[in-house]
Amino acid sequence: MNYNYHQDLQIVRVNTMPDRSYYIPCAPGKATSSKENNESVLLLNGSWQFAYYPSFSEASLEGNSDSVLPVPSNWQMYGFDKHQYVNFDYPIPYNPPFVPKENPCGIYKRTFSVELTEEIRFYLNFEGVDSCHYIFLNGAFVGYSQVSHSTAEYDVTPFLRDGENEIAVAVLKWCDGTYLEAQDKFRMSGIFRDVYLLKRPQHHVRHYVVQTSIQQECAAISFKFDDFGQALNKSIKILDAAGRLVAEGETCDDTLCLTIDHPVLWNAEQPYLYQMVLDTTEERIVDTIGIRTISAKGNVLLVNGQSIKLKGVNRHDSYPDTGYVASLEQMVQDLQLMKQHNINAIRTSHYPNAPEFYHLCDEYGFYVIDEGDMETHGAWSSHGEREDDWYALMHHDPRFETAVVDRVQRLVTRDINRPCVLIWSLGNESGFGVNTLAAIDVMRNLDSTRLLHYESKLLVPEDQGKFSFDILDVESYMYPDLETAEKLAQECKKPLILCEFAHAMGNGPGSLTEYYDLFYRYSGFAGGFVWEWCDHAIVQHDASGNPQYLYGGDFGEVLHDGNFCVDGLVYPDRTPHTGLLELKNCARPVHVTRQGNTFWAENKLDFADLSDALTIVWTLEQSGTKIAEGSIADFNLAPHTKAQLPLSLPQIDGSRVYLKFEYVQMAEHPLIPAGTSLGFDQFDLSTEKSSVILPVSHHAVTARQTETGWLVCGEAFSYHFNTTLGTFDSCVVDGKECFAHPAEFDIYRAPTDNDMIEAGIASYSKRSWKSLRLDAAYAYTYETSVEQSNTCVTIICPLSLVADRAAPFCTIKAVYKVYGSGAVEVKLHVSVRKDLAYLPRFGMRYFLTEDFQNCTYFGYGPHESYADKHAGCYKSKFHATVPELFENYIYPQENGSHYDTEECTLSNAATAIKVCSTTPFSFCASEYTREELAAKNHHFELQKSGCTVLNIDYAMTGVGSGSCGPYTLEQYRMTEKEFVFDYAFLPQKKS
Ligand code: IPT
Repeated sequence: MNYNYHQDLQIVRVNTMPDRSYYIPCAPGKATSSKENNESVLLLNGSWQFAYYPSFSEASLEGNSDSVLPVPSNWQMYGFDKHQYVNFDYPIPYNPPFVPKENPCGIYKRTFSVELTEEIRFYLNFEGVDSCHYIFLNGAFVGYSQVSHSTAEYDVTPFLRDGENEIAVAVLKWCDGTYLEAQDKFRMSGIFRDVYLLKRPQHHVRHYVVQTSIQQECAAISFKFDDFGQALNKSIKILDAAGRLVAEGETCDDTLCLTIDHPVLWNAEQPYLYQMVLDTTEERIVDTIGIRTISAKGNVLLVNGQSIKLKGVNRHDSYPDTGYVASLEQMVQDLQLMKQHNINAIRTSHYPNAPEFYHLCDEYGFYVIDEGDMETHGAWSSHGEREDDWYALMHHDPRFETAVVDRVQRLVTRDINRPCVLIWSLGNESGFGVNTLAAIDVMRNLDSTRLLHYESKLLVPEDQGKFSFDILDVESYMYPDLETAEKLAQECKKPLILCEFAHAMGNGPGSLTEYYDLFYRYSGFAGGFVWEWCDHAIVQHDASGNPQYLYGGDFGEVLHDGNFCVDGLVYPDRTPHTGLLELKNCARPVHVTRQGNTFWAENKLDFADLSDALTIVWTLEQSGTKIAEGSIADFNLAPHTKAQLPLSLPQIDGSRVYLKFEYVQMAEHPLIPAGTSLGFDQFDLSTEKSSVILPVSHHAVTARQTETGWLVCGEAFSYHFNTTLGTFDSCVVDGKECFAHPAEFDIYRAPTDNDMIEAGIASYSKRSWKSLRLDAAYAYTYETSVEQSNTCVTIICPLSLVADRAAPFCTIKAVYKVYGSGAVEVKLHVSVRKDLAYLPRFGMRYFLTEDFQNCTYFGYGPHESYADKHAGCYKSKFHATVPELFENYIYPQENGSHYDTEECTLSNAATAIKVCSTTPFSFCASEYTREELAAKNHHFELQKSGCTVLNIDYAMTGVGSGSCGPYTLEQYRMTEKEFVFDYAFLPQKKS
């Protein structure tokens, strides 16, 4: 085929209808806005014949279409072409308007039947086609459009025949629009959203805009219509949620204003919707209306005059089995998970979502930053290394103005009636230039009721001082460190939004609590959007049907960005990551604080009174056992207010006494079952510190020298201390060996994604864990001395941790006291090399035999916890098997540690090994070694070690957000240089 609109920057569409707001009409007297079971709609989803051509020039409408492809879908998900994941780089040469000659093309064909009558016009709609499409009906060219994530509509009436018709669509993988669509995702192609024909009367309302304003006790609902200037008679009814008529009117003009007394306003917590029924003689349009205002007062973001916080996430359309295709069920599943995790805002990064998505957000209550289909940061690296000089190439290039403007126009026009949309966003990372200004102009003209967002603060050198961001309504930043974020909050003149922060890649994000604290501390801080909602990956299955997730580079791509797409709060199958549980509690609806013996609750919701939303359930535990519980229902607490909780607690003396308040969904909610816990606060009410009590034994203990060390024996045990290793290499209890390998000192961890720069995995890392050789540390021991009494053997072993090429990382005086009971007191006097900024961890690891499968611990659980990531965890006594402690990241890495542990016990059928300390420690028990985790690139490549690896850490560095943001905060790194780590290691025969 030799059409060439896709390489012409001035032509972004041919024969499309003018853009309009999204709605689905129905026949008069009907009451649906659905595409299904609606006689006004002929849904063309389903099986289409499909022919794949490696290049558009080879493609032919007449060719063999013997394959079948579902619509909507992405053809890469069905074995055509291949997957490629790149973040910001262009997967094609940067040579606009040209795209590669080898431009994969899919020819889609199907037939359908229509009955033609004089009165009906047919409009063909494509809601999403990547990257562009040429449409043919019965062999005739109908039109062309690009902009993958926006709707293209064609009046196809003149092309139709009565009876059967054949539609053919040529979809191209690349077009000049590709230069504007460098979003960080798998680059997939095809018809990935609904295709349908609307059957409409000759005279109908084409476009309408509903705007609401509130004056005192009354809401004004103003309508603006476009009916092709036909002055149609339009009758409008507005019904409340109970179906009662609250306003109505009729007009032949293009405007109408109705009023509603005492309106119920829409907000994300109470998403009250009215129904609009718009009748013309031959058609009906049913839509919903949410009455709300959005404004900024000074730097405070207001909805309905009330300040709100955006507890947001960035969401891509990405599913491991359907690619970009998001069914209604999939969208609802995402929203349900978000609701249950206290997320109230979504940025549609970085393109408009399917139209239904916004209806769901209206219905279930989410604030949306609706973003244009635009991201051009590929220009950044178009001249070599990432170079700011090139960043805004396209926003300066007048040839791109048409396309840039077209994209925002499609965005605003389509979604203009959705109350969930609070803020328009031009796009992401495209630089600032004359085209940006032209686009802003168009957006402002189309809608003056929403705020305008655009993050791109990276000005190319020639633009410094030339452009002003005053033109935008919010201040928006990405990934600032905490200090910068606070400074921005102190200085912002407009509402401050972190459109991206807390990069949720792998084990993380750390320090979410600190960011949320800032959101609440500063009234101008409107909140932030975690990057990002879901891991992007492609699923395949092993022989037993287990999922295996693939990412960039797994498809033979030359250019790719590896696992940088696996950076979500949920796994590809929507299982929550521990990071999501962390976010959930940071965004909890209530904060309880303690003042002496009183507890104060603060309602962190923006609209709902606590008594309408939640019950506060409290439990008092001692050592993990429930002592008392109660609940506080009907606690009237207006949003943003604080009051003392009515509470009478029994007095419990002793250690490990914890009081926990849980915020429990009271009534059944469409997305949150009644009884769901939406967060908690916990307080340590202990009157005593926990102490370590060693079992008393009157049995003698003896030590005798061996070839490699010392054998220490008691009545029911024998341990062997290895003087070369500085640790025990054998631990026999009641005749059974508990150790699979000698114990070791450990200062390293399998790097997390957030460690990649620090660890030296990223190519641009300088002084790194790798260059320091932290991963290769082993013990070099000096002279061991042994002291014996009747009840105790003391082994004193000075040593250093060394590695080839490196100066010793630390020196340790290790003192082990073995008692007749078998208890071992370990005391490590440690000095860390002063120039080492921090260590990934410091501790010891034991290799227990693999039958040590059961774990009980008193610490932060029930899921993994770290110094800067334990807001979603609480202190209690937890039981888990070793496999259950494992957090199976797609890209293997450090996981499953438990922060602030006081005691943990690993046991098999015969023996229980308890480790406890008066100084809380971190522990991890795993079937995998850190070496294995570090060596493998995919979860499904992991080989079990054949033992239970037990790490007991004095400290473990936090996880931070360093994969695309600040590394672990100083206070959460293992920075101590001189310290004593003491703990008791207590193997006991099980009775
Ligand atoms: C930032 C992008 O906006 C986002 O799309 C995604 O790529 C994210 O990073 C990384 O996962 S861009 C970055 C250079 C700040």
